[in-house]
Amino acid sequence: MPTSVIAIERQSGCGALVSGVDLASAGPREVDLMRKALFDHGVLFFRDQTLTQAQHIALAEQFAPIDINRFFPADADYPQIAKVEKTQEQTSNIGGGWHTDHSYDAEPAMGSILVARQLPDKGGDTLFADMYGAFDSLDDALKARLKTMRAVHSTAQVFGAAGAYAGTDQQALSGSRDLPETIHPVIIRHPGSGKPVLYVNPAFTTRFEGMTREESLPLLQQLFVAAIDPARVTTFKWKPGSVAIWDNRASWHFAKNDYHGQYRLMHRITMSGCALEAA
Ligand SMILES: O=C(O)CCC(=O)C(=O)O
Ligand SMILES: [Fe+2]
Repeated sequence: MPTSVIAIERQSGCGALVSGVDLASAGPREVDLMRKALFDHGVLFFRDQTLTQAQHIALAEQFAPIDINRFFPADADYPQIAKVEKTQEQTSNIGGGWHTDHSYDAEPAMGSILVARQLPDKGGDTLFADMYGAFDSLDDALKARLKTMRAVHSTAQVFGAAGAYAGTDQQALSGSRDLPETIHPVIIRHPGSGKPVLYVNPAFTTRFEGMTREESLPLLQQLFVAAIDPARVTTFKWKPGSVAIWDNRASWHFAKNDYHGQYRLMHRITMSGCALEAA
Protein backbone atom coordinates (compact mmCIF):
# COMPACT_ATOMS: atom_id res chain seq x y z
CA MET A 1 0.00 0.00 0.00
CA PRO A 2 1.49 3.40 -0.90
CA THR A 3 2.08 5.64 2.10
CA SER A 4 1.50 9.37 1.70
CA VAL A 5 4.45 11.73 1.51
CA ILE A 6 4.51 13.94 4.59
CA ALA A 7 5.89 17.43 3.98
CA ILE A 8 7.02 19.69 6.82
CA GLU A 9 7.49 23.27 5.71
CA ARG A 10 9.00 25.77 8.17
CA GLN A 11 6.93 28.95 8.41
CA SER A 12 8.56 32.33 8.77
CA GLY A 13 8.57 33.34 12.44
CA CYS A 14 7.52 30.18 14.23
CA GLY A 15 6.23 26.70 13.49
CA ALA A 16 5.80 24.47 10.45
CA LEU A 17 2.98 23.62 8.05
CA VAL A 18 2.44 19.87 7.74
CA SER A 19 0.80 18.38 4.67
CA GLY A 20 0.25 14.82 3.53
CA VAL A 21 -1.22 13.66 6.87
CA ASP A 22 -4.84 12.76 7.54
CA LEU A 23 -5.04 13.35 11.30
CA ALA A 24 -8.21 11.24 11.53
CA SER A 25 -6.31 8.10 10.58
CA ALA A 26 -2.72 8.93 11.62
CA GLY A 27 -0.88 5.95 13.13
CA PRO A 28 2.46 5.44 14.91
CA ARG A 29 4.58 6.27 11.82
CA GLU A 30 2.87 9.62 11.31
CA VAL A 31 2.73 10.42 15.03
CA ASP A 32 6.46 9.74 15.50
CA LEU A 33 7.25 12.05 12.61
CA MET A 34 4.90 14.75 13.88
CA ARG A 35 6.26 14.49 17.44
CA LYS A 36 9.80 15.06 16.19
CA ALA A 37 8.66 18.00 14.04
CA LEU A 38 6.66 19.43 16.95
CA PHE A 39 9.70 19.35 19.24
CA ASP A 40 11.84 21.00 16.54
CA HIS A 41 9.41 23.73 15.41
CA GLY A 42 7.26 24.42 18.52
CA VAL A 43 3.95 24.35 16.65
CA LEU A 44 2.55 22.42 13.67
CA PHE A 45 -0.25 23.69 11.43
CA PHE A 46 -2.63 21.52 9.39
CA ARG A 47 -5.33 22.37 6.83
CA ASP A 48 -8.42 20.58 5.51
CA GLN A 49 -8.75 18.06 8.32
CA THR A 50 -11.96 16.23 9.26
CA LEU A 51 -11.38 15.19 12.89
CA THR A 52 -14.46 14.07 14.81
CA GLN A 53 -14.35 14.54 18.57
CA ALA A 54 -13.55 10.84 19.10
CA GLN A 55 -10.74 11.05 16.50
CA HIS A 56 -9.42 14.19 18.18
CA ILE A 57 -9.13 12.23 21.45
CA ALA A 58 -7.59 9.20 19.75
CA LEU A 59 -4.97 11.41 18.09
CA ALA A 60 -4.02 13.15 21.35
CA GLU A 61 -3.71 9.83 23.18
CA GLN A 62 -1.12 8.69 20.66
CA PHE A 63 1.08 11.64 21.63
CA ALA A 64 0.65 11.47 25.43
CA PRO A 65 -1.94 10.88 28.14
CA ILE A 66 -4.59 13.61 28.25
CA ASP A 67 -4.25 16.35 30.87
CA ILE A 68 -7.67 17.86 31.60
CA ASN A 69 -7.45 21.61 32.23
CA ARG A 70 -9.03 22.45 35.57
CA PHE A 71 -10.37 25.87 34.56
CA PHE A 72 -11.94 25.41 31.12
CA PRO A 73 -15.51 24.22 30.52
CA ALA A 74 -15.61 20.74 28.98
CA ASP A 75 -17.57 19.53 25.99
CA ALA A 76 -20.87 18.02 27.18
CA ASP A 77 -20.18 14.59 25.67
CA TYR A 78 -16.39 14.40 25.87
CA PRO A 79 -14.88 15.60 29.19
CA GLN A 80 -11.37 15.31 27.67
CA ILE A 81 -12.21 18.15 25.26
CA ALA A 82 -12.09 21.73 26.57
CA LYS A 83 -14.25 24.34 24.90
CA VAL A 84 -12.43 27.52 23.98
CA GLU A 85 -15.45 29.63 23.24
CA LYS A 86 -16.48 33.23 22.73
CA THR A 87 -20.15 33.93 22.15
CA GLN A 88 -21.70 36.76 20.12
CA GLU A 89 -22.46 38.55 23.37
CA GLN A 90 -19.05 38.20 25.05
CA THR A 91 -16.36 40.84 24.64
CA SER A 92 -13.52 38.97 26.39
CA ASN A 93 -11.90 35.92 24.83
CA ILE A 94 -9.77 33.09 26.22
CA GLY A 95 -6.01 33.25 25.82
CA GLY A 96 -6.02 36.87 24.67
CA GLY A 97 -2.54 37.65 25.99
CA TRP A 98 0.87 36.08 25.39
CA HIS A 99 1.27 32.87 27.36
CA THR A 100 2.13 29.22 27.38
CA ASP A 101 -0.40 26.85 28.93
CA HIS A 102 -0.03 25.15 32.32
CA SER A 103 3.41 26.52 33.29
CA TYR A 104 1.92 26.82 36.82
CA ASP A 105 1.94 23.02 37.11
CA ALA A 106 4.88 21.08 38.57
CA GLU A 107 4.75 18.87 35.46
CA PRO A 108 3.48 21.33 32.83
CA ALA A 109 1.42 19.99 29.96
CA MET A 110 3.46 19.04 26.89
CA GLY A 111 1.12 20.73 24.46
CA SER A 112 -2.33 20.96 22.97
CA ILE A 113 -4.23 19.99 19.84
CA LEU A 114 -6.61 22.81 18.91
CA VAL A 115 -9.34 22.13 16.33
CA ALA A 116 -11.38 24.92 14.73
CA ARG A 117 -15.10 24.13 15.14
CA GLN A 118 -16.81 27.43 14.38
CA LEU A 119 -15.03 30.53 13.14
CA PRO A 120 -15.90 34.19 12.73
CA ASP A 121 -16.08 35.50 9.13
CA LYS A 122 -12.79 37.22 9.73
CA GLY A 123 -10.42 37.76 12.64
CA GLY A 124 -9.79 35.33 15.47
CA ASP A 125 -6.24 34.48 14.34
CA THR A 126 -3.77 32.93 16.78
CA LEU A 127 -0.19 34.19 17.06
CA PHE A 128 2.68 31.86 17.97
CA ALA A 129 6.19 32.84 19.11
CA ASP A 130 9.37 30.73 19.01
CA MET A 131 11.06 30.25 22.40
CA TYR A 132 14.14 28.48 21.00
CA GLY A 133 14.72 31.61 18.92
CA ALA A 134 14.05 33.82 21.93
CA PHE A 135 16.82 32.08 23.88
CA ASP A 136 19.22 32.17 20.92
CA SER A 137 18.67 35.92 20.53
CA LEU A 138 20.06 36.74 23.99
CA ASP A 139 23.70 37.68 24.48
CA ASP A 140 26.10 35.13 25.95
CA ALA A 141 26.46 36.82 29.34
CA LEU A 142 22.70 36.96 29.83
CA LYS A 143 22.29 33.34 28.66
CA ALA A 144 24.88 32.25 31.24
CA ARG A 145 23.20 34.25 34.02
CA LEU A 146 19.70 32.99 33.19
CA LYS A 147 20.92 29.39 33.19
CA THR A 148 21.62 29.74 36.92
CA MET A 149 18.16 31.17 37.71
CA ARG A 150 14.73 29.78 38.46
CA ALA A 151 11.34 31.51 38.26
CA VAL A 152 8.05 31.31 40.12
CA HIS A 153 4.85 30.49 38.18
CA SER A 154 1.31 31.00 39.49
CA THR A 155 -2.30 30.87 38.28
CA ALA A 156 -3.19 33.99 40.32
CA GLN A 157 -2.66 36.66 37.62
CA VAL A 158 -4.97 34.88 35.18
CA PHE A 159 -7.40 32.55 36.91
CA GLY A 160 -7.20 33.98 40.44
CA ALA A 161 -9.93 35.82 42.29
CA ALA A 162 -8.32 39.13 41.23
CA GLY A 163 -6.86 37.78 37.96
CA ALA A 164 -7.35 38.77 34.34
CA TYR A 165 -10.69 36.98 33.87
CA ALA A 166 -12.24 38.22 37.12
CA GLY A 167 -15.01 40.72 36.50
CA THR A 168 -15.07 40.01 32.76
CA ASP A 169 -17.64 38.05 30.77
CA GLN A 170 -15.20 35.10 30.90
CA GLN A 171 -15.58 35.24 34.69
CA ALA A 172 -16.59 31.55 34.75
CA LEU A 173 -12.89 30.71 34.22
CA SER A 174 -11.80 32.49 37.35
CA GLY A 175 -12.39 32.14 41.05
CA SER A 176 -10.55 31.65 44.26
CA ARG A 177 -8.87 28.51 42.99
CA ASP A 178 -5.29 29.76 43.10
CA LEU A 179 -2.95 26.79 43.13
CA PRO A 180 0.32 26.69 45.04
CA GLU A 181 3.16 28.44 43.22
CA THR A 182 5.55 26.34 41.15
CA ILE A 183 9.22 26.89 40.38
CA HIS A 184 10.91 26.05 37.06
CA PRO A 185 14.36 26.83 35.65
CA VAL A 186 14.37 30.01 33.52
CA ILE A 187 16.21 28.16 30.75
CA ILE A 188 15.06 24.58 30.41
CA ARG A 189 16.50 21.76 28.36
CA HIS A 190 13.63 20.80 26.08
CA PRO A 191 12.67 17.24 27.08
CA GLY A 192 12.16 16.22 23.46
CA SER A 193 14.83 18.03 21.46
CA GLY A 194 17.47 18.55 24.16
CA LYS A 195 17.86 22.19 23.09
CA PRO A 196 17.83 25.17 25.52
CA VAL A 197 14.54 27.11 25.66
CA LEU A 198 13.45 30.29 27.40
CA TYR A 199 10.74 29.22 29.88
CA VAL A 200 9.13 32.29 31.43
CA ASN A 201 5.88 33.85 30.20
CA PRO A 202 3.89 37.03 30.99
CA ALA A 203 0.70 35.26 32.08
CA PHE A 204 1.99 32.89 34.72
CA THR A 205 5.58 33.83 35.64
CA THR A 206 5.38 36.24 38.55
CA ARG A 207 9.03 36.69 39.64
CA PHE A 208 12.46 35.12 39.86
CA GLU A 209 13.27 32.85 42.78
CA GLY A 210 14.91 34.81 45.61
CA MET A 211 13.75 38.17 44.20
CA THR A 212 10.63 40.27 44.75
CA ARG A 213 8.28 41.00 41.85
CA GLU A 214 9.60 44.58 41.72
CA GLU A 215 13.19 43.33 41.54
CA SER A 216 12.22 40.78 38.89
CA LEU A 217 10.19 42.99 36.58
CA PRO A 218 12.95 44.77 34.60
CA LEU A 219 14.60 41.50 33.52
CA LEU A 220 11.26 39.74 33.01
CA GLN A 221 10.11 42.60 30.76
CA GLN A 222 13.37 42.45 28.80
CA LEU A 223 12.84 38.71 28.19
CA PHE A 224 9.17 39.17 27.26
CA VAL A 225 10.07 41.83 24.70
CA ALA A 226 12.74 39.57 23.18
CA ALA A 227 10.27 36.69 23.09
CA ILE A 228 7.74 38.52 20.92
CA ASP A 229 10.16 39.99 18.40
CA PRO A 230 8.08 40.03 15.17
CA ALA A 231 10.87 38.09 13.42
CA ARG A 232 9.99 35.08 15.57
CA VAL A 233 6.17 35.36 15.53
CA THR A 234 3.74 33.67 13.11
CA THR A 235 0.07 34.54 12.64
CA PHE A 236 -2.07 31.48 11.99
CA LYS A 237 -5.29 32.24 10.11
CA TRP A 238 -7.84 29.59 10.91
CA LYS A 239 -10.08 28.14 8.21
CA PRO A 240 -12.68 25.38 8.50
CA GLY A 241 -10.69 22.15 8.90
CA SER A 242 -7.61 23.84 10.40
CA VAL A 243 -5.78 22.22 13.32
CA ALA A 244 -2.77 23.41 15.34
CA ILE A 245 -0.64 21.25 17.61
CA TRP A 246 1.68 23.23 19.86
CA ASP A 247 4.43 22.45 22.32
CA ASN A 248 4.10 24.54 25.47
CA ARG A 249 7.82 24.32 26.21
CA ALA A 250 8.97 25.64 22.82
CA SER A 251 6.34 28.24 21.92
CA TRP A 252 3.97 30.87 23.28
CA HIS A 253 0.57 31.72 21.81
CA PHE A 254 -1.91 34.62 21.77
CA ALA A 255 -5.55 34.42 20.63
CA LYS A 256 -6.58 37.67 18.93
CA ASN A 257 -9.84 39.19 20.14
CA ASP A 258 -10.92 41.16 17.05
CA TYR A 259 -14.29 39.63 16.10
CA HIS A 260 -16.84 41.05 18.55
CA GLY A 261 -20.43 40.09 17.76
CA GLN A 262 -19.40 36.80 16.14
CA TYR A 263 -19.21 33.31 17.59
CA ARG A 264 -15.95 31.33 17.74
CA LEU A 265 -15.57 27.80 19.11
CA MET A 266 -12.37 25.78 19.27
CA HIS A 267 -11.91 22.33 20.78
CA ARG A 268 -8.74 21.84 22.77
CA ILE A 269 -7.17 18.67 24.11
CA THR A 270 -4.16 19.11 26.33
CA MET A 271 -1.45 16.46 26.51
CA SER A 272 0.59 15.66 29.62
CA GLY A 273 4.20 16.68 30.01
CA CYS A 274 6.93 16.18 32.60
CA ALA A 275 9.02 18.02 35.16
CA LEU A 276 11.47 20.42 33.51
CA GLU A 277 15.23 20.47 34.02
CA ALA A 278 17.69 23.29 33.64
CA ALA A 279 19.67 23.50 30.41
O1 LIG B 1 -8.37 30.26 20.84
C1 LIG B 1 -7.19 30.18 20.53
O2 LIG B 1 -6.78 30.43 19.40
C2 LIG B 1 -6.19 29.74 21.57
C3 LIG B 1 -6.68 29.94 22.96
C4 LIG B 1 -5.70 29.42 23.99
O3 LIG B 1 -4.91 30.13 24.53
C5 LIG B 1 -5.68 27.99 24.29
O4 LIG B 1 -6.53 27.25 23.80
O5 LIG B 1 -4.79 27.57 25.04
FE1 LIG C 1 -3.50 28.96 25.74
